[in-house]
Amino acid sequence: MLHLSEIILNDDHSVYHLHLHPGEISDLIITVGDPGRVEQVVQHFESIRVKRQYREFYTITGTFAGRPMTVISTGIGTDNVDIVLNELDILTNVLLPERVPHPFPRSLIICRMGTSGAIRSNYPVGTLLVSTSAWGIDGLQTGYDFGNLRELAPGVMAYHAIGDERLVEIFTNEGFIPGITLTASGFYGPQGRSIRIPSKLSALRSEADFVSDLGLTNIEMETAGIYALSRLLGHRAVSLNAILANRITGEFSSKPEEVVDKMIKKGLQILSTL
Ligand code: R1P
Ligand code: URA
Repeated sequence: MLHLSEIILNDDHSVYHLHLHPGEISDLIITVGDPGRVEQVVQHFESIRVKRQYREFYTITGTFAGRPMTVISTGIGTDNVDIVLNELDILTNVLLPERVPHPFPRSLIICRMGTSGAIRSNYPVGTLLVSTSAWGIDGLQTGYDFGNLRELAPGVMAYHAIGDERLVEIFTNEGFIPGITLTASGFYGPQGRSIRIPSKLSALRSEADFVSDLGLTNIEMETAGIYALSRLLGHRAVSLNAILANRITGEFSSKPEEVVDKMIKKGLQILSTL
């Protein structure tokens, strides 16, 4: 039997960073960037059975409308997504503490509920967007074979990853606006923001050719990693984005919490039917 010797467990046999055991997560996972948003989601739950926090990874498992769900914060960026998706997959598809592959691998539903900035003038602040696919310029492809890479802008390599088609369709039918997401490795220079030093990607603020050629609509920092790793691991992922800024028009949301709350409530209703 194949022994997955590189899996690291804590003394209590929980997985290394998430500090969770198999059986403590549901097959439906909601990821959020901000640990504070975990409570914002679970305030709508009728029951809670697991709560665990280690570093930026805060996990709560409970039920919404009778449907078991797990909410977990990833913190910011695809470096954290790498940890969260691999450890959720270990909890689901590896027998612990033996570290042997589970004889019956299972597929998780993974739904990101995140925030994002639009890079097209016709996606106003307040839009609830579902990513049909994402281009990653976050560097996660250095550790995995995500297939063909493309040079998006001079010296900027990107991988492409597609969301679960059926889940994207369900959210689109329920009013989420479809879009194509750019996942960046940082918030400032990598998203075209020049503060005291110039960004190499300032063209993102002017609907650059590669933005319109690829149909890119919004920027954030997790979706491409979630989509690409979910595909490789055999999980089904969908990414929801509350648009809080428009980088072309310069508009910012005056009520960001209301937009996020609307995404959470609508998202939970839809997920509870799956
Ligand atoms: C940057 O401020 C963070 O906000 C967005 C980005 O993806 C990045 O994580 O998402 P969250 O609000 O879900 O963290
Ligand atoms: N999150 C991002 O990463 N970028 C934005 O512009 C807004 C939210």
